[in-house]
Amino acid sequence: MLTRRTFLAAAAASLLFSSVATAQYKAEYTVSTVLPSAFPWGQAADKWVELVHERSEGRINMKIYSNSQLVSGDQTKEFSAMRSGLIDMAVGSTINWSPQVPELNLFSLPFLMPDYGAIDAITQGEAGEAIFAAIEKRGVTPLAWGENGFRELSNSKHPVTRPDDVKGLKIRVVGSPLFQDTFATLGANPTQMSWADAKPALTTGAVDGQENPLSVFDVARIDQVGQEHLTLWHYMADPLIFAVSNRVWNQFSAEDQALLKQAAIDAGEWEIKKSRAEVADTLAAIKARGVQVTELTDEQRQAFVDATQPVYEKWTKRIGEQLVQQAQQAVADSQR
Ligand code: X2X
Repeated sequence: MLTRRTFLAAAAASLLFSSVATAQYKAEYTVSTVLPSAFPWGQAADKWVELVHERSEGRINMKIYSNSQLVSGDQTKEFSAMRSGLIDMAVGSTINWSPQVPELNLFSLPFLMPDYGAIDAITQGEAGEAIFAAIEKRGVTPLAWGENGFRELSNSKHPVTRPDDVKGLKIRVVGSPLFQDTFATLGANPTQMSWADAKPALTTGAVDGQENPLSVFDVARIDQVGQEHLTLWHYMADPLIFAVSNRVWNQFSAEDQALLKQAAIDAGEWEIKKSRAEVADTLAAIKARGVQVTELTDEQRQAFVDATQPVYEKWTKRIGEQLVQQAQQAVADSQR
């Protein structure tokens, strides 16, 4: 029979145990992002932090460090820093993590995803699961998807309607060598640099062009550094991934893991919906500022699709043939 005394002792022990368990939690977890709160990306991270704080009743606190400051501005080091535990958590772009997770180059294959339905078909299906497994295998626990957006091409020289127009342009690219290949295949002169270095390079004319989602072009006022020509070619879109270093993840209780994951899913869904809904207004604002916007006809777009095919030959092997096939099938199904 449970006496009052043993009951009290057990209660005290469980109290002690739970306070020890929570004491193992950090007072604050670091969350790395590239873009801050003015951008959908930063807003996705803000939302996650807010939901976790609210739902854990203040037990789990996260602080966002934007502009890749935890990796001294080098966004391609974010994944390694998370894996080694220097960063606890991140909301990061597939592009920036692809040097460490080759499978993430899938999304950078030119013209793989024609529309939002195609992105969702990949992220929400088997291919998405395979990608999350690849991330986990490399020391980071992925929780949910967000979205940076379809990346469009801008430059300071002339309108781009055909692959020939890209020839000789110095283009700032980010992250993975795949981008070097895509632009080199088009005859451009690509230079890899971080986001921190991109705007200065555009300002001085060290580069002629860049590629980023409309939200980034708009909020960062890329037109003010001479980028007068913008071509909507939708050649790729980079999803965002909410993730936690495995070292930190394993310290959370199962309930708190579920809480962190559900909050990330909710924040991601919220951000994807919001950023897609804002695209039309963003484009109107960009046009209103005098940027010359070129929308490609199907035929013009096809010329870019054809010209970039060699990138698939080289990169399908590195990404994984099965994964590329799975993704292509998912896209094809989504277009029916
Ligand atoms: O550096 C970029 O172009 C950005 C901000 O879009 C990414 O981090 C992928």
